[in-house]
Amino acid sequence: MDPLALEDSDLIRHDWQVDEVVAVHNTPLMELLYRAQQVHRAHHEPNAVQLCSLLSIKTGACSEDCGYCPQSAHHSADLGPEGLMDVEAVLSTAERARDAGASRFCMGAAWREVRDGPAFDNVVEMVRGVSKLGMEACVTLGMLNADQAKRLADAGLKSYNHNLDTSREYYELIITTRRFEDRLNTLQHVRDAGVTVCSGGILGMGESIEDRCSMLCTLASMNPQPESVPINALVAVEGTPLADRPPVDPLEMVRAIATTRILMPKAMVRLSAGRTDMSREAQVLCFMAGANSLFYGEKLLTTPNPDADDDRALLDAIGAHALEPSPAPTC
Ligand code: SAM
Ligand code: DTB
Ligand code: SF4
Repeated sequence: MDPLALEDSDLIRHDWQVDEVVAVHNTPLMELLYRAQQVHRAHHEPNAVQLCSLLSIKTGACSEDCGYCPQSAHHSADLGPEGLMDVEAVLSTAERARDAGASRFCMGAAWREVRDGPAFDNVVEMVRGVSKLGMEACVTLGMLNADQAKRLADAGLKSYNHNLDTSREYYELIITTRRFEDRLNTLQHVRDAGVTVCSGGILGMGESIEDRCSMLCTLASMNPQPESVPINALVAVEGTPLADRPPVDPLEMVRAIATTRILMPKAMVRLSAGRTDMSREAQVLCFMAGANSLFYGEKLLTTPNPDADDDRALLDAIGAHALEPSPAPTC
């Protein structure tokens, strides 16, 4: 029987063990890529890449101490904090991103957690507006409770981004102001509200291969698995505790992406931060490994990203096309 003809439920495992995942991750690269391609092609259009645009709607002065993040008030990155943007300004930025080819719009706030009040009311309106533009609306706002998740769902939120970032074991070496468990609780509120889950991590913070695989195991063990998994390479920003970390070897990104694709066959795997340091060829290997989405536009949240023109030229050069948005949830 053709294994690719099996039902999804037969191919998706929630019981991966870390040592098995390390074995997958460390498979000779050509073989790993071949296996990841097989899984990828069984579940996704092989030549489609989703273009997502990011916007920092509230920047800096965050009370958390995440070691990688330039927006933490505990660090001294050169960054001007900015309060919450106006709803109209956000929606006109989203419209421009849509007209430039983005089908998903992700709004990020440097908040520890969502607090009820006028600022959150405005974010709910941003979500409603982006959804009405026909784009997938995504937000990343820190921790949130069940009621807040429900309000976002009712406004048409497609997805909530809340990264695990690293393994449970390595977590307290990177962040001391919250626990790994807090992250999992927020993800459960998101899931329970009927919003799709976007959760991934960062490579290059001094973690081991076991840590990377342990994080992927935690994500894969969720049932259902996250619909979206961003894989970031650390952007080492001056003034943060991780400023001196050496750059991630692009082949490590390729391995992590291939492993993610094999563990989470149906997820959108997003080649996220760190592309300014990657060659076009390395990015193409990431697509071969199963990445099918990019952050598109000259800025991530606070740090640079490749030019949109260069990204369009890259997709043209490999004969890939931008994925259309999936239908907006009814609201
Ligand atoms: N405050 C919210 C939170 O932490 O969930 C949302 C914004 S936070 C900036 C979103 C994600 O950006 C983090 O979880 C992390 O994965 C990523 N990130 C932040 N700084 C980064 C860096 N220097 N390099 C790579 N990814 C980074
Ligand atoms: C994700 O995993 N990466 C994006 C998005 N989700 C929110 C954020 C990357 C931020 C990189 C550092 C910055 O630009 O501030
Ligand atoms: Fe704050 Fe999020 Fe940055 Fe952590 S990653 S410091 S929670 S903005």
